[in-house]
Amino acid sequence: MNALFYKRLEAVTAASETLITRKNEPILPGNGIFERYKYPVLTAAHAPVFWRYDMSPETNPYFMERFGINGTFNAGAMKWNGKYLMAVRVEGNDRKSFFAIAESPNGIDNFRFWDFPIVMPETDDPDTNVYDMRLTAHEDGWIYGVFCTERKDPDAKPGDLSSAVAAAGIARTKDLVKWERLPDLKTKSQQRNVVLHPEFVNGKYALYTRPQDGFIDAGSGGGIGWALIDDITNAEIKEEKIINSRYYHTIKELKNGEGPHPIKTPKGWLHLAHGVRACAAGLRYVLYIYLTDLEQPDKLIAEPAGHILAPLGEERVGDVSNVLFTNGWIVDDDGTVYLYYASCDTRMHVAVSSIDRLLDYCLNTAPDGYRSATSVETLTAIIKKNLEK
Ligand code: M1P
Repeated sequence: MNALFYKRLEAVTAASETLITRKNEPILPGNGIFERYKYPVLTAAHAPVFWRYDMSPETNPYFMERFGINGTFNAGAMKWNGKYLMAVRVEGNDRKSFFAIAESPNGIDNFRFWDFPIVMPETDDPDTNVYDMRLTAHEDGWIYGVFCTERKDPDAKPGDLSSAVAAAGIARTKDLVKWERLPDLKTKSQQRNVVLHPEFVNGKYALYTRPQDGFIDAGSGGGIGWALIDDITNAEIKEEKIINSRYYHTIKELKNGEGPHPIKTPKGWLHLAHGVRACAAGLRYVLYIYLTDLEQPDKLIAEPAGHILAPLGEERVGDVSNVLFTNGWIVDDDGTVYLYYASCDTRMHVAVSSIDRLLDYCLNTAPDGYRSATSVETLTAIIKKNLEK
């Protein structure tokens, strides 16, 4: 008998179970807008032991990893058969990402991966890398996954092994297991962070887009865009307009992108997005909220200044440090909102709020005045109200 094999198998399995079943707890008192949770809800170590190891003593006598997982992040999310599901971007040690579903009974801990990753069919032009899938249960009856598909730039100069092209891949499913791949979104510019709105608008499918000049730079792409699509099985952007702009000296000066699809509320469509600015430490990614009109989802009606969530503590460090990114949230029937966010392209976290609290935040937090003086005016008004009774 191979004692080493069985000793390691037992230790690794026990450590995995302890991690997966660890109870999470809110960090109180918080800021009133949401509660962060103490532990990440998913890490690379949450990947099943039977993914990472060959579990045969004959072929793996040292019980060593055969398939390393580097990160579990940027997850889409939805409620499914009473369970809280994330469609996770799992990145192997080989830098390739793929999608896998992780399921929890309560949305805050005990996330466990389904046995197999998603087998995403390819188009005639194979994807080099796929990531950041947004899930939309559309009123047409399908669940759509819209994600970034990355391929090497065919126009890259010889020796340039970095230039890439980003496009929106589109797939749909009825059971989250078997997926039908549709043609990639046809569009003039590169695209990332494309999100399908859950309802028809004027009888058409509606997409949130993020036109960009290059693979990294949003460049002249002015922000989060909006486009109506005639046929989702052959999706093409004919007209695109910017509905949430970038601005100088804000948290989204450099680029921004829609998170998950917006939530329908009595006061409008509630949006969650990421904003990026450049600083000496590199790019800083934070999350922000905005509200659009119920009848016209492309019409901005409220946007608090600044971020709702920014990297804090250990969230600040990882493969791509100083990054929070989101593409998934879940609303319960009682209005509880589970906001799933990734830190530093490494791990997943949850923050819990409610529709009422997020609307209150959105409608009663001052918008950006774009100048220091306007910020002081906002603060002075709060202080006066509190002190001059
Ligand atoms: O590394 C941070 C993020 O960078 C990109 O974000 P954006 O689409 O705004 O350019 C994406 O690659 C995203 O996956 C990643 O988390």
